[in-house]
Amino acid sequence: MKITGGQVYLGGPGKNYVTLRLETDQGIVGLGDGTLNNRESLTAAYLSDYILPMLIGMDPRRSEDIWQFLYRGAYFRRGPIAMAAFGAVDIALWDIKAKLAGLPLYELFGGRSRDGCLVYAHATGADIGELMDSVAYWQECGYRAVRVQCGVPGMPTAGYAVPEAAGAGPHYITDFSGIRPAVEIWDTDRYMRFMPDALARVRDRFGPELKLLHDVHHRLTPREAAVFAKSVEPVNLYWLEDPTPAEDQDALRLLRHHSTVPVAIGEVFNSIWDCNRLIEEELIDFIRVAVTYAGGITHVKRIVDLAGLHHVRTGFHGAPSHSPISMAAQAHLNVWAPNFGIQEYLVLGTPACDALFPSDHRLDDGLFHVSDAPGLGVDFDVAEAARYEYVAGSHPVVRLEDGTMWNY
Ligand code: GCO
Ligand code: MG
Repeated sequence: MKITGGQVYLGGPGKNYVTLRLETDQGIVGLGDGTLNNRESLTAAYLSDYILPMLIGMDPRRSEDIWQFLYRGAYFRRGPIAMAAFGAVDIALWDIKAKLAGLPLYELFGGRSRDGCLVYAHATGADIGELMDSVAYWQECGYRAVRVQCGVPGMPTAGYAVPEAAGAGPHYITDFSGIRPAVEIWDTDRYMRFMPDALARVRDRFGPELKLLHDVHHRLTPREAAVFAKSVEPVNLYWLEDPTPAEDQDALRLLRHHSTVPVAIGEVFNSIWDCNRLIEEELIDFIRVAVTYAGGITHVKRIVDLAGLHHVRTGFHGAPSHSPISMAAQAHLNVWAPNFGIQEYLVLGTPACDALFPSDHRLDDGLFHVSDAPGLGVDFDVAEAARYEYVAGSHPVVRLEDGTMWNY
């Protein structure tokens, strides 16, 4: 069996999805997602200029060897752009492999460990009133877990991703902000004074059953993070996400010594080498890598297995920048992983998105149900793709009030 050709598509409704379509001499087509939020054209170029020409003639069933070829063969290892490109190829190869076997992908990992997989939505509000409405909305939709982000008096757009603050209901995120990033202002003291009480009020109003998560977006120092974690303990969070900048794997030690709040980290990691210490030293409870920019299914499955040895559960990144292709790859891992925790899942199912990526994966009662179709269970409509083109955008940046750059 041989790879005979392939194309990279860049664009989509409200997002620049990077979609890889690999063709084989047996007529089977594999789909991959290489979307790297706001740097999409770079992954697309890596794929079409370097990787695709090398893949022609290779046997697509040899996904392990092709992964090693790409990773070791790059010489300059890791980094989100390369790993997202390898991720796209790897997802497409697993899609081909499962289609060849005539099985849904999860069967190749060891089969189902559960029926539906727990997901969480994003509740956001510029103030506490809006936030309460947003949480109520998602609860009424059947979600059993909600990430809770709220504007802080004096800095209403910081503390949560700006484009997601568009209202309580389902919304499709269009954040093509142009090349110049929007600026958010951050003030740690205000955040520390306001947020623990806001989270406590949400818990009081919605009771003990609803799982509540909170994302700090890497903005605290280790000492501040320890203070914050201690102060939110009564809220009984499902997790506290990215309390400190993710590069510093030692930063979590102080928090761990002072609090038992579950910690989730990893959405910006792109290899097992970014998180092996966090996992092996049991400094985190959830690993947040994404199947796209952590090198695809082959590599992420290794991270999941390592995590399983250390009581660390999965909580894969599922921001709306991921296309339904990588969300499907994650869904297949989720339904298999013995150490599955939760999946971030924002409503991708708008009519335009469904037309571009038809599938019968479904969300029901707060659980994600994986399609039993062979492969990933997602298609890609090439004619529909022709409607979209790349639009430049940049991730917002964060500054302190005096102008100092801070962590997003
Ligand atoms: C999350 C992330 C998002 C990020 C976005 C950056 O937990 O979903 O932190 O909120 O802002 O993914 O590209
Ligand atoms: Mg996050």
